[in-house]
Amino acid sequence: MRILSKKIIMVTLFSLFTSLFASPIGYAQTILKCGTSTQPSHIYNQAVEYFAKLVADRSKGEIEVQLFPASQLGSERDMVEGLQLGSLEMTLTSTGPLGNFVPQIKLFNLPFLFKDRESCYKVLDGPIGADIAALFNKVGIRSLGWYENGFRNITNSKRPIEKPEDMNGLKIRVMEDDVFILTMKSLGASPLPMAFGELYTALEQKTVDAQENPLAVIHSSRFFEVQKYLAMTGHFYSPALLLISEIAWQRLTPEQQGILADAATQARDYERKISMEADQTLEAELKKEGMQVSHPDKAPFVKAVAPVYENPSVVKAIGGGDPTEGQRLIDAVQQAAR
Ligand code: EAX
Repeated sequence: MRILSKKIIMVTLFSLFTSLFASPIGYAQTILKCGTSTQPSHIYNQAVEYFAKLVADRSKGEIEVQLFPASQLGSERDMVEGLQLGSLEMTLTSTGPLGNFVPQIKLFNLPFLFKDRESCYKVLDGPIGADIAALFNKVGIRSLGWYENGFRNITNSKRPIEKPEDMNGLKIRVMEDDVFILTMKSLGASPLPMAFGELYTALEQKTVDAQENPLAVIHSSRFFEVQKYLAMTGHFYSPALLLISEIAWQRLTPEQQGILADAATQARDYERKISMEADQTLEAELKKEGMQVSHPDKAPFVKAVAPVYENPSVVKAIGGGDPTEGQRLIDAVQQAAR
């Protein structure tokens, strides 16, 4: 009896102590690790920090989102696999490796698919975007929304790019998907798929001559240190997805899930805004850093990549194994994106 009451007093004192002195940060009941591939100053990480703040406030410190940038937790592909296994809770990733998990997402990897941001958002936030994002539920992952990486431009260390012919023979790093490989081949370049984390060194050591990424990535990763020429081709619109492991999601209460979903939408809008601002300001910054910038006429590039849209294996993958469905989706996006 005496021992029991002593124990009760100890437990009570302990819980009193922790509730009095513990700050919510670091003592959250739920910790969600969120990994990204890009450098800390990149828009993805600004957005995850914004999201983390909203979630911490609204959950009153119960949920803490911890950011791990710069491929610390592995490549984008590794992180998505981590979500499936439950060894990682969240990631904000480009569509680069996602075709390995949901082939239909290759639809958004097609070159020159969207003419501007409005048409991107119209499709991604509409039924086509929702249907494709929902396919992640079948592979143990849940999408919390379409963020963006941005319109991609080509950099290289060899020469200014003014026309597709200037791409001839350039060794260019691409993200790991056949749509990107086919696109660069159709422009006459030699594509080499590689994880983003290895790219700076590959450029520095001249394993590749070229790469392509939105200005926000080129700037935050300091590619201007190892690449002289920037061509504003805008050949791919690169969406990004905020993803959560289904295992982590199911551990949350419906109320907590609601907090995450709302914060994700708010952080998405914030991220799209800073992404657009980055595009408006960073060309001048990159020039200041010594890059020589060209603005090629896009028409011959659009023409050169047309065969990618007819590639049977791409069309089939987009349709989830059904080429007719793949073609229907491509047509529907082109219709909506106009
Ligand atoms: O998601 O792999 C890439 O080039 C991506 O644009 C980058 O990692 C951001």
